[in-house]
Amino acid sequence: MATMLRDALEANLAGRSDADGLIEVIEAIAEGASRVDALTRRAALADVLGDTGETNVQGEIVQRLDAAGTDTFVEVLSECGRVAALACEELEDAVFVSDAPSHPYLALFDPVDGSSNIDVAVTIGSIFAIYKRADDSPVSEQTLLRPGREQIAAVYVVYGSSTVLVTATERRVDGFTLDPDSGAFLHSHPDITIPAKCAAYSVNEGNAGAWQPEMQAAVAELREAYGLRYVGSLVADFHRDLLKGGIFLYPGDRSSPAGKLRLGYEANPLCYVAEQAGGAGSDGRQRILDLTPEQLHQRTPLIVGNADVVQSVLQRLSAG
Ligand code: AHM
Ligand code: MG
Repeated sequence: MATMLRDALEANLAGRSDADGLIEVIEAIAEGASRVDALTRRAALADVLGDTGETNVQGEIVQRLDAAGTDTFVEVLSECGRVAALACEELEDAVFVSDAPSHPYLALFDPVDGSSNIDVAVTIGSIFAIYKRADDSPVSEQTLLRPGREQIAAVYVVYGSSTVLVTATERRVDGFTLDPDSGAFLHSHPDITIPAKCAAYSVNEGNAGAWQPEMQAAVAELREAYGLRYVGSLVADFHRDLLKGGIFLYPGDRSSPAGKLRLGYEANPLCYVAEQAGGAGSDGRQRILDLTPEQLHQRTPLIVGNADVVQSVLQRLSAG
């Protein structure tokens, strides 16, 4: 019998007195992921396809599964008794749960990543950045604007041909597969490290005409060296790169210099996972995890994956 999520996390966090209650937060995410997985599997049958007719804070159309995922994760994280405040891609403002010292964690999340793939039965995901409050002072939106290097953990879930939840804590990354029979996440991918060899590059080349010439040149070099894989769901592309080696890019362009992806709940958590697994993440100029967020929903260019390949792209960008 494979190890359960709680048992594996207890082993990983043994001796970490600073992580008291963190397992309850990750278990709440697993509970929410099971519910989103059930909706995803039934899709049209559960009446969660199509859009809600509303637009979110980023100006994007809200899909019905985005709304259901938001409700689900806000509920499980608010009720786990350990989270003080939340920020979510689909909610303009932060959600404040409790200032009590018994609630030491903060979570920023993208409840359903890859929204354009929901209606066509292609892999989607959920992404979470988890921080510990610095002290017991009242939480505000400012409390959630932390550099990514201060994360205590990051989690993502990929709802693909199987459903896998990946956890990252300091220098440790693990994968857990949802067992459809028992409904439990079982430890299937212990101690993940990014393979030394990059297998593929991943970028929406349809945007290439609007990139800076330096980025066009960097991607041309990747094209010479590697195969191309692009799902169009960040979690799916990232998960492939984590397990098989690869580099993912979402650059800025002429009309959106900061690109499309969000720092707080997309770039930061995935770059934290990448770094704990031996990889690297950059915005093209600096390490993503060193950026200080100024707004909850701010965007950033993203280059993440095998450290040596990220480095070679950065060299190409700075060479002009
Ligand atoms: P979402 O969080 O609203 O789904 O948007 C982010 C998604 C990422 O999953 C993916 O990497 C990117 O948008 C794809 O964008 P594009 O369709 O421009 O290639
Ligand atoms: Mg997303």
